[in-house]
Amino acid sequence: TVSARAASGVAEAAPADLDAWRRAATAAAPGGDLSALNRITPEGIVVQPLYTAADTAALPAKDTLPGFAPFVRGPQPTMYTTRPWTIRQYAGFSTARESNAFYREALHSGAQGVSVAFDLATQRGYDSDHARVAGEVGKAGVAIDSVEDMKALFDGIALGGTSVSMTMNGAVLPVLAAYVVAAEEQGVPQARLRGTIQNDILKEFMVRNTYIYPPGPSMRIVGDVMAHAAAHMPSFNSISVCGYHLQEAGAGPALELAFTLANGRQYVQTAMARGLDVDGFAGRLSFFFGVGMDFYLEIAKLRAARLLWCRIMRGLGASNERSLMLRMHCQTSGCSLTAQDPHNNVVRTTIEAMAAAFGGTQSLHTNALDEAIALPTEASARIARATQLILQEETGIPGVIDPWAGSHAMEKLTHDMAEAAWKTIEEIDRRGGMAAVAESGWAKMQIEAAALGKQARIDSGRDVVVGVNKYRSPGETRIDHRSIDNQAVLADQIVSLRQVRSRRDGAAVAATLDALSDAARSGEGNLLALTIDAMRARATVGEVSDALELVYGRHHADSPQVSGVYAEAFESAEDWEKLRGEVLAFETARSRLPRLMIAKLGQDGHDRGARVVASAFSDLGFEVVTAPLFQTADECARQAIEHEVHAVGISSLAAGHRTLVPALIQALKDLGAHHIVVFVGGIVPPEDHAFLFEAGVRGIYGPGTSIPSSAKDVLDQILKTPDA
Ligand code: SCA
Ligand code: 5AD
Repeated sequence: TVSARAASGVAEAAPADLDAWRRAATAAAPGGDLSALNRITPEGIVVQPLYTAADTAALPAKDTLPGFAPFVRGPQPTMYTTRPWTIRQYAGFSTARESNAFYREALHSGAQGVSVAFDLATQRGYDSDHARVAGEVGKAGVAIDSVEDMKALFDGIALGGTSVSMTMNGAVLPVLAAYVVAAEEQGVPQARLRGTIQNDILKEFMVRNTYIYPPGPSMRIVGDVMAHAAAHMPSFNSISVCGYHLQEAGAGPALELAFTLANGRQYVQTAMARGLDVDGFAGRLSFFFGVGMDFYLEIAKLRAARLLWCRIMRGLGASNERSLMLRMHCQTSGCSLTAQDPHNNVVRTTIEAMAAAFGGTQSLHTNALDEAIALPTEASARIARATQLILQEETGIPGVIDPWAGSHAMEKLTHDMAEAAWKTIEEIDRRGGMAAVAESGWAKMQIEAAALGKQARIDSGRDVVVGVNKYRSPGETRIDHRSIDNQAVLADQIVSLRQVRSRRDGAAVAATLDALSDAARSGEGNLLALTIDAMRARATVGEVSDALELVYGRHHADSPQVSGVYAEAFESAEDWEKLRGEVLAFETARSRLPRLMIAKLGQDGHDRGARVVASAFSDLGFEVVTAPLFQTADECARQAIEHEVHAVGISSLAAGHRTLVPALIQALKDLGAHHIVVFVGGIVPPEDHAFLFEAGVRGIYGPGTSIPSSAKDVLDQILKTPDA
């Protein structure tokens, strides 16, 4: 009877009538068009308003189990039910002593691993006392010059027990070697070290720019690190193949996934080409993804990553189960966070952290709410850490493995994400492989075009960012932020460098450095093993870098600029046309177009903003010169004058602005170029604004500034200034 069926729940399980739903939804859809309810992502993935069994019926990999290939559902059979992901907050600032205090406090308060951020001088292989890095020592990370600093960094932290990640790529040899020696002197042999070195140089050439040597020698270094670790450091992950920075530079999830996996495959091929057995090292490859705000797609991306990596590794002949499983660290997205209403960032980070957990990450960093303003304070870092602790200990989320599995939507999106990424991987193959597209600039252009599209969608209001282009707060929320006295850090580093240099056996150091240069020249020997000898003898990071630079040289990149992508998004917008009109009026008044140089100073290579601004201003009709990276203030001033620009826009993301921008203005004055207007964009804490304006800066454009509004201001400021 009907009532008996209802009681057993059968009545509620009447078969779905998809056609009936379609009719009802079509009637309710705008314009009676059901497809209007689809969202098509910028990467062409269709997100439907409803998924049913019909969407998943034909999917191949939807009924798998965690801990078993193809590992869609996670690398471990029990996942977080026996061991939740590692809470590992990326951090570093000032001196080794100060960062050490921060790590100890974090470990004491719930962090479960360490993740070291080095300052840009260290990342680019300069000792703190090098003239090129005066403004940057201890700013965006911790300053490390020698084994002595490394020992101070881990003072009181047992290196055999704590797993340590180090974000180091360009200067991977001296930094990893210093770590090995510091551990050795703590009584922990390298065989017992647990942790991860980033060692992902391909993405440096693509987006992050902390390379030192040209691509060829850089790949040898990557291979030497992998080979040494495979032989002597069995518990250490010798590479962390990064998607995070690709996403931060503008890539959507499918592009991030494709490029990351293709980079990973390139490293495997590089190691295999030198004769390493794939199963001898592949189990210690690790990955690192960014997790942004597109909730379902980010979970799908992490599931798809494991699926595709298993396919790739089987294709390369791996047979050990461990070689087939992708293990990952995730970081919530820095570029999704805002300087406006910064407390909203806690909400964004929580949502992203949930996506990372649902996606089955092994390790996680949650960004602090002051991300878009400065480095985390004690207080903001505490909230960021608590975000993970709450997820792990209050929500019950870790109690169910891969809980989205079997969801029609999630299974279909996982499949679609994998397909989209695979298509890009096939295109990379057609173009000669990842090393080729990284070197030709094609890869960078794809990411940059995506970044410009995103900027245009935000500036035109199509993508909503709460508090930035919609629901803006009438007032400004001021929050405390960390500021670092880099002159004091520099003074400290100079003292310790002097001590190291005076106490060591100079001849012994010279011999180890010569051996290193010889090995670089001949192609023989393992560069990491030789660097360990050098660091043990107390060579410095800068000296090791120099010994290699002598043979390899320093790499200078030159990459073409994307054009037209930004303009396209604005096509008919009224204020766009108005602004273009003003640019043309400027040309009439000054008998040439406004000419602008976009530059970054010092070792800060995060150039997404600079490149987006350069391309968008150029679409607006400005003549734009993009200065090469890593210039000193003097070099930049000379270039600006040579190019006869009206203005220089400095993009600063690594806190060097307080030293470098006033130096630029002074250099322009010294060269008689008072008429060149200077602007600053990027991460500049509000407290620094008055200081910079006093130094002569004419405009400061922080995160969330729309490009048409900064362009208008730049134009007005130039017009107020008498021409040369
Ligand atoms: C884990 N284990 C389990 C288990 N879960 N065993 C049984 N059952 C389970 N459920 C075991 C693992 O097999 C492993 O042992 C051990 O426990 C540790 O777990 P794990 O999952 O490997 O976790 P972890 O040690 O934290 O390693 C995670 C990962 C590693 C593999 C991803 O590479 C890592 O920590 N990466 C972090 C990278 C990072 O911090 N990057 C910051 C970049 P075995 O090892 O013996 O198997 S910041 C950056 O670059 C951005 C900014 C910038 O500056 O531009
Ligand atoms: N401390 C903490 N987080 C940092 N990040 C970069 N440098 C540091 C540091 N020294 C984080 C930010 C940024 C990303 C690249 O890494 O979140 O977006």
